[in-house]
Amino acid sequence: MMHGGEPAEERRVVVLISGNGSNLQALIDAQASETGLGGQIAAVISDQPDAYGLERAQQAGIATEVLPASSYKNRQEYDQALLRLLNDYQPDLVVLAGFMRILSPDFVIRYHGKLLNIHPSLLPKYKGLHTHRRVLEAGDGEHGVSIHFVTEELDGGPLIIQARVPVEVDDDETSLARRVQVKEHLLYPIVVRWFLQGRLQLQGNQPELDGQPLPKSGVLYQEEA
Ligand code: NHR
Ligand code: GAR
Repeated sequence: MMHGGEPAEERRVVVLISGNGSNLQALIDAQASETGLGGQIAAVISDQPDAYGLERAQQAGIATEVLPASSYKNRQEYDQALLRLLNDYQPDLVVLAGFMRILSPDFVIRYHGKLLNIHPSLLPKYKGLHTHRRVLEAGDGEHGVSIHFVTEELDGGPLIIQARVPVEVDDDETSLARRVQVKEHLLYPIVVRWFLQGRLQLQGNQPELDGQPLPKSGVLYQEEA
């Protein structure tokens, strides 16, 4: 027989940031919206003590943690400390949102299938840093954003979704980054919601949405006309 009782426990997300945290803000706003995020942001962790995203989290009443790299003697030790800290929050999902440190294999393996990154390019183009500058230097006519499951291969994990933006003739890095970020803020809450609702999963190295394998470049996101 159905009866009231306790609601199913909410799924927990931890967001890792290094800076402004506008993607974090999009997730906070989604959580506060009628649609929700499918779970709660349990904590925000930054490697940078002065990251503005920490203030955004505090404003929203979310726990914050700072783990500065300078306190650890190498990447291995840093990542072990990060794993211990994450363990306190028991996240169902870890979201990289402008987190600027490469994660070691141990870390990535521990969170296989539960670790997402947003990257400002149409992967596999422009892995790594300074993507907007590189797109402008190459004279590309389009650019965009990708969200992927994180694996050991830097910016090489399986793609979930991409959105394209045009490159305009008078663009500089700032104007182009701004146009890409509009798409980022739309896409990240959608993907996090898919995951927390159990619709998106990684089977081996193949992402599935509603039980269907995604194409190699992920879902192509297009707004309604
Ligand atoms: N870790 C793994 N293992 N795999 C990925 O795909 C990862 C990752 C950690 C972060 C985000 C990423 C991006 O989207 C990301 C993806 C930092 C660097 C980097 O070179 C590169 C890619 C990404 C993040 N970081 C330098 C480092 O030595 C530091 C650069 C700096 O501090 O400015 O860690 O682009
Ligand atoms: C975002 O544009 C994200 O795609 C990019 O950093 C920005 C963070 O902005 N990520 C990377 O470049 C990862 N190497 P935010 O702090 O305002 O969310």
